Amino acid sequence: MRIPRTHPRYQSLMTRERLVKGVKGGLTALEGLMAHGRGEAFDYLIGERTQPFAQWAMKASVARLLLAERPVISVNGNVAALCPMDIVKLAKATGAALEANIFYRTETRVRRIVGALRRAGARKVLGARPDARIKGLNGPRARCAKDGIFGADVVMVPLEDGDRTQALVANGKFVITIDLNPLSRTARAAQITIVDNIVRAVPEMARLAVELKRSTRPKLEAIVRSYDNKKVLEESLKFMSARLAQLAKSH
Ligand code: PTJ
Repeated sequence: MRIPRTHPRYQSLMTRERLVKGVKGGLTALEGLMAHGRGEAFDYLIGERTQPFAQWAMKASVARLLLAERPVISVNGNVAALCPMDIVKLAKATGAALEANIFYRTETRVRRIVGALRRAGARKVLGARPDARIKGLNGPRARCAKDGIFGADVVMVPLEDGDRTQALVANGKFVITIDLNPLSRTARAAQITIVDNIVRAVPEMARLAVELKRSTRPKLEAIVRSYDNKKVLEESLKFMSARLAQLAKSH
């Protein structure tokens, strides 16, 4: 379908199209469309714009990734369809490994995600041959790479279902997520929650990574130390409530 550029929701409709293409190409799970729809509702409440609370979380995330010894970015079917190039850029700029790790696991879909990331410029993508298990987690996402998520100190898990985040934190990992829903289990369990749409957040994080790479370790450590995830979640909810109140008044 051709969407005219002048359409008021052009960006949002184009993003949908990318996911639909992902589903048709067997990259994204059908359930990924529902997950995205839920995300869209929250995106509406933040004005479909990156807000200051997300900017703060992104800066802290990039600083934490740059400080990490073994950072890993976990990629699922939605991420691979929505921002493959930018996620590869972010991984390169922060020195993070990429690992395909999916909830609705089929080996074909894992291979497709690996292929999509390689076409987007990744040299190596883990996940096709899991050789370790995350303790305390049931289901296919427990299977992961020893050199990847299993051995990581910092794991970024965008668009995630809550139980893995909780298990990763319980296993001593520092978890960063991107989740438009500040009320989700993942948003509440992660150490850093970026309440923003992944299509805006990942390119901005890749840009920030290039900029912050020039900073000293003490400076990066200070950015992480002064970060407050509880405050970010509170601010995002306050922003959403205020917008709802404003919308209700104008009707
Ligand atoms: O590829 P798979 O098999 O790993 O499956 C991926 C999905 C996303 C289907 C799976 O992880 C899932 O079911 O996730 P949930 O439990 O629906 O959680 C997804 C979270 O991401 C929800 O809180 C959504 O609000 C949020 N979300 C959806 N789209 C976006 C988003 N957050 C940021 N940007 C988005 N575009």
